[in-house]
Amino acid sequence: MDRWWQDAVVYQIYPRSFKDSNGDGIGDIPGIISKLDYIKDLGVNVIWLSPVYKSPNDDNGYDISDYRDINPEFGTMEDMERLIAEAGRRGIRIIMDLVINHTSDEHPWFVKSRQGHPEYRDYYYWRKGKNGGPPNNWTGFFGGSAWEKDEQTGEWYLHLFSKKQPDLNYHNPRVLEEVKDIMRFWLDKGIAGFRCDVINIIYKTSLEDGKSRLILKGIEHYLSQEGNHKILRTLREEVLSKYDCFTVGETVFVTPSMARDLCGADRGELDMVFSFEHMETDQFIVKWFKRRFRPKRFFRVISKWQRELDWNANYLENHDQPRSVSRFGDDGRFWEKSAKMLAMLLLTLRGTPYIYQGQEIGMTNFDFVSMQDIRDVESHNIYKIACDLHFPKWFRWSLIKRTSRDNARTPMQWDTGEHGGFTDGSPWINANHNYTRINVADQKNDPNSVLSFYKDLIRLRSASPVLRKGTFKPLKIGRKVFIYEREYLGRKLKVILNFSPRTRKIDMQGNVLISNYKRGVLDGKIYPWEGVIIG
Ligand code: ISL
Ligand code: CA
Repeated sequence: MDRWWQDAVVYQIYPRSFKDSNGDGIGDIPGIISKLDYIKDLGVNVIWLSPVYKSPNDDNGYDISDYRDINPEFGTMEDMERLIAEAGRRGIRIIMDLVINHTSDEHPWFVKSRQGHPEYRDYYYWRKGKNGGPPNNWTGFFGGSAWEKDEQTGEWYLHLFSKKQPDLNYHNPRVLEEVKDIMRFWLDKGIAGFRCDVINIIYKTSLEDGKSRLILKGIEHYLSQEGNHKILRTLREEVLSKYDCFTVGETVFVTPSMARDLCGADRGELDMVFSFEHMETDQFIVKWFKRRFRPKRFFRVISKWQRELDWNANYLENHDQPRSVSRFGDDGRFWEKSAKMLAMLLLTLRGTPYIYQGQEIGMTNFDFVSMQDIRDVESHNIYKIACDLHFPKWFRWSLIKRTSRDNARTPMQWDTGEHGGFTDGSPWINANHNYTRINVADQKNDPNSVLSFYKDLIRLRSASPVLRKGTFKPLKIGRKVFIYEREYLGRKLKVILNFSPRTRKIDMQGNVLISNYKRGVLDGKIYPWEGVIIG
């Protein structure tokens, strides 16, 4: 099959926060349909839709209770089919989130499993406790033990995420059969592939105790195991290869060599992966312990992945990460300049770029002041753990404020109307008050807006084989300045990025193709938060 997805620019939609059509305060599918022209106008050609399946929403849809049905809050199956068709009519394909490491505890499989139903008991991991405690010492992604005791049978079940997200047992071949059917069900409806949630941890080789380590005890028993590779090859061979589609894996804790094994062209597994290393450059060990953002560390990691992998899934934001302009840029004085410069980074690297809703208008981290505004189950778990550890209140809040996933989940800011035009009702999570300043309506017709800059860059990229297919070569990895070259069939472009509020001298010449300062020629200087492409 041709690799059309290498030429794609992807737009991620987090449905709950995108556009509410019926005033219940929750974004929905008709809301998305009403904004398809906006998405088309941006120039992207693929939408990644975060989960819209039926779910009790313990983890906002990443806990699925029916893979073949739509969450009524989001609409109906007819709405979903209409979305696929309407997007298709605009030349936009849709990929869906495939969450198969776990289901909701309200999924009928788990309900029956919990009751001891012989056919379903083994769909999940059930074990007896040890010395009154859990079966092993594993800890979960959202903090605390990865096991939950079930009073009905006295046995414990494994959950690497929230306790309402029990892990599926891939030692049982029937589970994989179910997954294949689910994938076919959606591919037959015309979707173009999947973003595969935590796809490199689905196979647990053993349930032995983990080595003592600070976080995620037990991970050596389930990270990128041979059994996991085997599953991915089976899914490719028996399902995906029969359709014109692609997969992007969300792969946690991967090194470049692990990533190559998961998405190398010769491996027959995934097409590309989201790696995390660049997102970990401003933290110690876990994301809750931040350290100062040092651009050089970030450039080094990006460079490394660009060189070590033939094809990357590039991203600076998603529904789990704080906003990039607040994190890697300057959301104060240089808000506009730095948002544009980050756009240039994202859209000039080698690989498929992923833009997260709101990134294209420079949305910032939330302006919440207390836990009452926070909705995310992860943040609440962590806050509770921090309380148990007697961390002072100001410190607990500072952890949440800088790192909470809700930073990315505030409503999309459409206009200056109440709640940023997201809803006529009261939103499930508050809008950032800066919607009066940062919104689509204001930026749409302004040729100098962040939004217009995104459109210009996307257009430039589509017209430039060098940007789409060229090799990547770092020319300078400075403390604040990053310069790299892209080359295709002898044609070269250089990208120069200044991650600082100071003007810097550089000895480079060339015609400016595009700059966030809109000047004609490069004059040996690069301005605060400037990004330039020269050819
Ligand atoms: O944000 C994180 C927790 O600190 C990440 O480690 C995240 O949990 C991890 O990347 C897995 O994320 C995916 O699966 C989760 C879901 O909560 C996330 O929204 C999803 O992107 C469980 O399905
Ligand atoms: Ca709604």
